[in-house]
Amino acid sequence: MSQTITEKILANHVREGTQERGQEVGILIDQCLTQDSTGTMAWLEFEALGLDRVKADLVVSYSDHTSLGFKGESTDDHIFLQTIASHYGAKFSKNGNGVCHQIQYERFGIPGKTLIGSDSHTPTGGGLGMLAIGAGGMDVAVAMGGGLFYLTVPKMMKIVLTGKLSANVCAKDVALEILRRISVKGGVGYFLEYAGPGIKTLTVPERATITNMGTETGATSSIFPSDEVTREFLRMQGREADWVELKADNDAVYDKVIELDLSTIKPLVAMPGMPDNVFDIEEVAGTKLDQIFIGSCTNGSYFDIKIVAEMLKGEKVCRDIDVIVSPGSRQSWEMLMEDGSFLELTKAGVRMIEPGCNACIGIGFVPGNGHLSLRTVNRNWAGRGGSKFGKLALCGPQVAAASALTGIIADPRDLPTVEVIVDHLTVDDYLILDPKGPEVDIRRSPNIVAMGNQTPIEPVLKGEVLLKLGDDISTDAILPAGPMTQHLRSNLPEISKFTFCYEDETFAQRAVDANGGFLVGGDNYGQGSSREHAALAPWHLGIKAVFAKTFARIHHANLVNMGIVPLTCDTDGIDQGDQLEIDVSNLDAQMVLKNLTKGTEIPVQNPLSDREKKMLRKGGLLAYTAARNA
Ligand code: MIC
Ligand code: SF4
Repeated sequence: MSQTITEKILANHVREGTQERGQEVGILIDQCLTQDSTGTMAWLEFEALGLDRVKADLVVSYSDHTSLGFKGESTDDHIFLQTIASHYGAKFSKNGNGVCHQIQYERFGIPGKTLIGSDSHTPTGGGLGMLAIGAGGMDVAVAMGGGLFYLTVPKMMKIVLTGKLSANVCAKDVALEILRRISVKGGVGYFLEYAGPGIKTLTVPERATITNMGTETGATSSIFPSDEVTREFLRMQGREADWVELKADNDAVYDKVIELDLSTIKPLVAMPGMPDNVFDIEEVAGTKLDQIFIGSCTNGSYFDIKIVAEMLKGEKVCRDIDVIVSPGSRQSWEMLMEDGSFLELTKAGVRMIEPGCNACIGIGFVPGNGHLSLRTVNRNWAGRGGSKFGKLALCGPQVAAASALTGIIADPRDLPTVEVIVDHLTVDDYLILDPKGPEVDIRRSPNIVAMGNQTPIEPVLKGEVLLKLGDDISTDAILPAGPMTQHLRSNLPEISKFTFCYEDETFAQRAVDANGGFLVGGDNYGQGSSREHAALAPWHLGIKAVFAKTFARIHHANLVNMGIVPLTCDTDGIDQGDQLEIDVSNLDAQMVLKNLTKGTEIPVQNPLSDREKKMLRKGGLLAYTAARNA
């Protein structure tokens, strides 16, 4: 039977269930990654499984989100992650080595293999032909231990690329154009697969930019074929032996097809609010800026930063604004040093920041009150930059460079054409540590607090709607990242106090006072990051169920993993403060939500798989896995 690329990789990895679109399957995972803000919990959860070492072919623990160690607690987390990785047989990528997704495809990715990571941008690896999926920490912990990863086989969307990008237009513009067309919900329930003659005009870093931002469409993952371009990239990484060819069969079946002529794409900007709030450059050119940040897992490759360096060569950035560049990996950083770009950027007035996430989640470079920050990152919703008073706009490196010169959003097509060809890459894995084994003592600070036991859900859930929310509520809205919380990622009691703090700062205390209750959302509830804390913290505060019109995939899984019941229903007739009651003693039955305040009954659709129901009955994934192992 004809297959898409994704289906071919799945076929090699399915170990449980039938591989049909819409069916749940358990797949074998070859590679796992964790990072420092989700990793502490993921590794504590791995420990709770009681295994003596990791079992997946490759596990890498990265320290990248708070690489600058902005608080002692973060530094403690890094040491914990380094020692626990070494103890249990995982590699550790140290602070300064760069952002997990970029390093993973540069140094470890293998076309045709499966990867899950406790970070929503794990699909970046799809740029190299990997089936790479973001997941909550608990799912990653189980996969690190050799357990299967479960997912509903999504529908397939084919994006056919023709033509070639015009001068000073880039892969980020392709990603933004796709978001403009299909929105932040358009990829939900899909794998995005790229095809067409335009593909061969895109380098692996460009492909990785596009698969990285597939996450913003809600897609489960995105993938490019593995071709001669992939092979050349792996050759430059000294890993040509890892190359295999991967392409879809000619008559593979897709549920949806989109065509995109690369030559028609313009420079684009996503203005503050959502990544799909996309405008042609002409519509927003002239908008005054306060700062510019170039880097992140979306546009941190050597290729990206070299473009910026070429555009700023011999020029000066506008002194009314602040401009930082943070390359995505030490490979990029060293190459920028070697070819003189680092000096050019510095002379132009750019501040060079070490490879890592940091500013991308508001660790440093937090925009001021009402300030507009133009960034090459992937997310721009309120609060994302570390303060709810700053605003973020998204663009590619060319728009960022042109705007850096003027201090206003500017069209890069007004500048000379820059074309970058990369013919070699410097390999230096000095900051990637191999594991030493069980003799390594795991170093834990008092800030690292184990999660607590999961207990079976109660048969009848009763309580108050503590918060009623709208559509597209992101995990950043549920549990913001940034300077208030990043150092508390391993301390659930403390981080829980910040739950929904931007939406309603009284929420956490009200939840404690009410001894828990319910959350009610709209469409696409929990979009965005894989942040398990957006489920862990509500669980800690006693949230028993979340009712929404639809859920984002990873957050739905995280809620179930934590024993919080996620149920879909029409939430329009429910208000904050309403008293609700639902009988969940039989998760197989048609359930009805009683709104005791309004005297209404709302039918609940049941989106739970049999495996999820079993997990909920036990109280969550850890309790379920422990019971299974026993
Ligand atoms: C993000 O970009 O939102 C993050 C920070 O990388 C998160 C993970 C986290 O919350 O630590 C993600 O994308 O999953
Ligand atoms: Fe790091 Fe930003 Fe990428 Fe998240 S989106 S992994 S914070 S660089």
